[in-house]
Amino acid sequence: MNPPGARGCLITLEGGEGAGKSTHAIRLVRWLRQLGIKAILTREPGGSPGAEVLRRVLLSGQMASLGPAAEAILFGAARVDHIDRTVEPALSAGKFVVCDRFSDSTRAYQGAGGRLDPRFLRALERVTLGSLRPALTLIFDVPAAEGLARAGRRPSAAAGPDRFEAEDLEFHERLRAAFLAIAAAEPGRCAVINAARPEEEVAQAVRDVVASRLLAKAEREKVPNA
Ligand code: Z5A
Repeated sequence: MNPPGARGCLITLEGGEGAGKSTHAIRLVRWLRQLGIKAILTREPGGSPGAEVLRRVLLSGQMASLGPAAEAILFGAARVDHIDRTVEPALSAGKFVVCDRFSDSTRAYQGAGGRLDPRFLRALERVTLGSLRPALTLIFDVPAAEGLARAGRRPSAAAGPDRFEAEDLEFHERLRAAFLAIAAAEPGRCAVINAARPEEEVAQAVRDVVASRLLAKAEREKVPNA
């Protein structure tokens, strides 16, 4: 299904805490592979050895005292390594890359959450992404209180909240509004998924969007064999 020589597609999953991104990133990759599409699953922060080191430091909260600008730069540094070592090689090999969080999380968490100047964030995005843009971004939308409650029920919650989970409900509502604003501003790239529904319904909605926005297009653009 991945046509030889064609570049792969980057699909990003974004949204607030506990919206179901990780659950559906795994399911999406499984479904793409069932269709015969070569696909990798990756995440941010992380997704490459260097970026995973930065992930541990960032989520521990040790960098919070540096302020949102420095945190954004560190997320950016992790993203550069992740893109260079994981994302670009896979896209160049024609694979689909399914990424659990990406640059919209910086816009939402450090931008709306940390109240950073949008000009600073745009400049950072330019240097970290270059010309790379997701082909499709799925914005998982769920009321902040419901997302936090789901996150609190995960087995990993026993270890206590991480740097961002520990923020108050107003912070998380601001994130939700920021993700919806990104989707409204870039409807060609983004699709909002109502993630408050049962898991199966959400999985079907994800498959429908990917099929209509990406797979149908890829099929149309296939160069017929000479
Ligand atoms: N961050 C940032 O600040 N800046 C950046 O640039 C980037 C990231 C890239 C990464 O955390 C943190 O870094 C993140 C933002 C910040 N903030 N925090 N915390 P992470 O990668 O460790 O975790 P996460 O991305 O925040 O995951 P999450 O949002 O907490 O969860 P999720 O992936 O959206 O949800 P889930 O783990 O798939 O599901 C949560 C639970 O709900 C789980 O038990 C599921 O079985 C259940 N679930 C899933 N779907 C449903 C439905 N439909 N109904 C009921 N229950 C469901």
